[in-house]
Amino acid sequence: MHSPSRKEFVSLTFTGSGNYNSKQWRRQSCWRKWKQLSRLQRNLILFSVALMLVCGIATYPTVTEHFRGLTVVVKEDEGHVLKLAIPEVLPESDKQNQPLVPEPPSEKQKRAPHKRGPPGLQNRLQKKGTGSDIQVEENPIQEAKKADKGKGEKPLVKRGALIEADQATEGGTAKEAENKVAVPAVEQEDHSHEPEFDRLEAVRDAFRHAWKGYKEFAWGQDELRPISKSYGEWFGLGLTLIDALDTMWILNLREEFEEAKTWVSTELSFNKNVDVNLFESTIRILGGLLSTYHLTGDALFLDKAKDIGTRLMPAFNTPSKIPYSDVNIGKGTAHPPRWTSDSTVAEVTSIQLEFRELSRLTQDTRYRAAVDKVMQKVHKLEGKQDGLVPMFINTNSGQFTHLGVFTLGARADSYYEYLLKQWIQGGQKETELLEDYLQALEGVKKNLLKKSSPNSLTFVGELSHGQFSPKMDHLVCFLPGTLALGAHHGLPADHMELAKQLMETCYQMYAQMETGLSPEIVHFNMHEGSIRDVDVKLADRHNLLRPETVESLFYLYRFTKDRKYRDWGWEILQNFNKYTKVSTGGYTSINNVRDPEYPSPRDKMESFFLGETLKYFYLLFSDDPELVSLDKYVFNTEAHPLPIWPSAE
Ligand code: DMJ
Repeated sequence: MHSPSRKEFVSLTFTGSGNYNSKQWRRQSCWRKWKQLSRLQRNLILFSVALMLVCGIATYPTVTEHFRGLTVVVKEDEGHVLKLAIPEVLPESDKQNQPLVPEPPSEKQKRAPHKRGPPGLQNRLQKKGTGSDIQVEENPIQEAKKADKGKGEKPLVKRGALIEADQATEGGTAKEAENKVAVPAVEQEDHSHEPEFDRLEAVRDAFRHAWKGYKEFAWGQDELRPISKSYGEWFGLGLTLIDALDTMWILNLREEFEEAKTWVSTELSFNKNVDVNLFESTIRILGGLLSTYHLTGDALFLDKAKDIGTRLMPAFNTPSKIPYSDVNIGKGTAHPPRWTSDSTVAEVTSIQLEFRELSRLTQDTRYRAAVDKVMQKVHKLEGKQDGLVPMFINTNSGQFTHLGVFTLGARADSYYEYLLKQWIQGGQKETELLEDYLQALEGVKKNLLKKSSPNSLTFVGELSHGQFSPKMDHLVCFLPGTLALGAHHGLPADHMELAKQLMETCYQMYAQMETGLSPEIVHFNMHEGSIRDVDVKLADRHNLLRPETVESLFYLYRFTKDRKYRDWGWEILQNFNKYTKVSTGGYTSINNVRDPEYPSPRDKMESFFLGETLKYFYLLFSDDPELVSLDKYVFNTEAHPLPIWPSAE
């Protein structure tokens, strides 16, 4: 043992008289302590300080890059949210295909300049500080309106920094975006300031591109998986091909139509041991075949319609006559889902247009009798609130179940749509249908209609046991179009006013997203002082290429001739092309509409993209009101036009 020498220690005891808070005292004291150190100690301290300085300077950029890369602070509606630069975890099904989905962009790629979002959003971003990802929304609607007015002189904006229009090219930025979603680059054409003819051509191009993928990788199968260049089966009935038949006819794509028709006549067989969903196969297959029959006059399609319609009829063999959800079209048996004896209200009340038309065409009354009975039963049921219906109905008891929950979104949406459309189809004679529709709209106004903050967007929320929720599905965006259709057929003019307000809201669900594409579900802010109107939860950020907003834009344009609806549709089409188009053919649904750098493709093209979305785009841009006249046809919920019956029937 040895006692430590004085040299090895520095006393840290600060004693002594005087005011130790004074600067002078502290300076003297430090200097004294420094002088008390040995030369070796002083040199060691000086060397360490110098070393730390050198290391600090050398590593500074790496460290800051590292932290910038890991977390990006984004100002969201509810406060500050940490957004991982590492892409979100893919759903299980997508994980299986991961080798086929290319790598997410590197940090370097992520920081590369890019044009983000639609014009409205870009303009909003101008107001944000430079060099930061912190973005505070100001007044998105006013900004979007300004962008609308100032068309042609919009500045392009990069993240946090304004650049001149000539510094960026549409093609270049689109390619970048596509590289980042790892979807091979596609030639982007800018038709933005060209006449309607070119917009129609752009829709035809989009259809051809989607069809190319389907034809090469999924011909005769249900759905294209465009990233993996394969297909998915649901019913095994060529769903996309059948859903797309009348779209090809309307878009005047005759070559493609003829190929598809040949497949229907030579390959399509419903004599298959498969379970199909009654609602989905009615609206897509039966509806698609019936409308194609009407447009072309070709009996092939009526024969096929009769075949599938007849095979679906066992679904109505239930104790209550409320149909089961599933039918085996080969065996002629039907059943509810495995876990319940309930059916979905929207499903059992949105098959009527098709079966009624089938009866009219075949003179076989059984189809119509089955679906009319469902409507009569639902008309009388207890459990509605101001005309609003619950989401489930029991196939044994025939009663509503899960009472007290009301939405115009999933599981209830097309009940309201088909009340109006059956009334129109039948020549406006079936007053019970009209009464139920009008009452339900009063119910919507009383219970579900609210305004958001800060921009007072009118939206349709949900009600659960008396509790209001400001949640709105994209599916609800069918409503502006349906309201406008009713007003066109003589219902109160305030329906049209509400339609216009809701149309603006549905457009904003696209315009306020970074990709300019709507998420599946939004939540509206209602508290005064909110930064922006729309919140999107992580799980709701996907876009499935759904049609409802485009559908409503079509109705609103047809009835008002206000060009802004076309311009909004044009923006949306361009954003589908930018973020969902796959170079080798097809379009894909995406997981994240809030990340233009990595929207995360889902590898699925839903049949309704061809059956509905592209068809409504085309009709929106067409100047011919006789191209599927709304005085002669009524569209089913899958966009298949069926005739309004002549008044004598
Ligand atoms: C389509 O099958 C129909 O439009 C249906 O009414 C709702 N879901 C899809 C499109 O979103």
